[in-house]
Amino acid sequence: MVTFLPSRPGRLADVPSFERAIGGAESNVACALAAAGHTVRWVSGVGADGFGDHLIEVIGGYGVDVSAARRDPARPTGVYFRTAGDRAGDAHEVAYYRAGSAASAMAVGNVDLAAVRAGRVLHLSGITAALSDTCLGLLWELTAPGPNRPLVSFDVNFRPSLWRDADGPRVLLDLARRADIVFVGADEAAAAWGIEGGSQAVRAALPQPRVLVVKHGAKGATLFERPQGSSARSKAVADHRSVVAGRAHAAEPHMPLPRAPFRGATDAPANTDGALTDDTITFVPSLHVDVVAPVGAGDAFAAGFLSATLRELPARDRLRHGHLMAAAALTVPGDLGPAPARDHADRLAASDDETWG
Ligand code: KDG
Repeated sequence: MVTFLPSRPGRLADVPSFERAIGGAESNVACALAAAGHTVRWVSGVGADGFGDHLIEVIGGYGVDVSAARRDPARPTGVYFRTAGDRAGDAHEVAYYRAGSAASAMAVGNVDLAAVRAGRVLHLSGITAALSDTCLGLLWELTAPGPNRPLVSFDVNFRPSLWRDADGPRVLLDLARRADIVFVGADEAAAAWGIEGGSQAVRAALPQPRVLVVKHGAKGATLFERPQGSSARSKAVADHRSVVAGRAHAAEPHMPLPRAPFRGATDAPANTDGALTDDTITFVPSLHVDVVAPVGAGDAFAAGFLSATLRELPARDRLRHGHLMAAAALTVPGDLGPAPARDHADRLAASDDETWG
């Protein structure tokens, strides 16, 4: 999407002018990964309009392969406006103009599935699932188990205002359960699923992904990771398998939502063994920075974590690379921060525990 950033703080009704930038969860991740030196393809839909030209130019300028992004002559490029509060952390308003956009028309029948599946990691987000029934159908297809499936990474990205009906939280849980790597904020898990009990309670609701990252905003992030080849020991997994076996394309059966609210376990202490599965649990605190705008930090975190995952770095360093990229995004008004050079980021991530943070 093209993003319009406010020229000054205030209500949408009062801001006199906006500056054009780019946004969109998946394109943010794509740009950040390309800036970190990875080979990245972004697959989406933009209009055959000036905003579409701009997105293709800027995202392509990051080094992202945009050749599979569809230009749609019949639909406009999605745009959104946002506002800023007087202080960092103040609530901001978001006004989306994306109903009927080119991206919302993405469907199994008009997306090059081979191009989408060609990478080692396929990153998806719950925002796309919210855009239309055809986008949701595409996500069911891409998260279905199969021999040629890349590692599926899924950022829950719960955006209540985009969901067409009350089913959003349930759909997001189902999609997350089909992914290999999941990112979710503890606040999102509370808002979407009523999970109030900290990261272990989130893991209890989401035992299927081998890798689960629960983010606690300025506090840090907890990584739950099962060894390769082991499966979650829980009834939810058996339920998941039967859902997948009986998969119908458009109307996926839903698994039950957790019996909300989850309570009990508090946040995971550093590097302890998990009680629910044979997880290793790693907590790494966030970096302290002067926050200019929080939007885009989650995407940057995902990009840093995925970059380090592609390089097979250890758990602590993967989380640290996530925090480093997020810190860069937090210090700029737009979604995309200046990515630290890889060798510099590697040195920071490898620093001893006392100097981190
Ligand atoms: O994560 C950042 C995104 O939220 C932002 O760029 C816009 O994709 C977006 C959305 O729909 O919220």
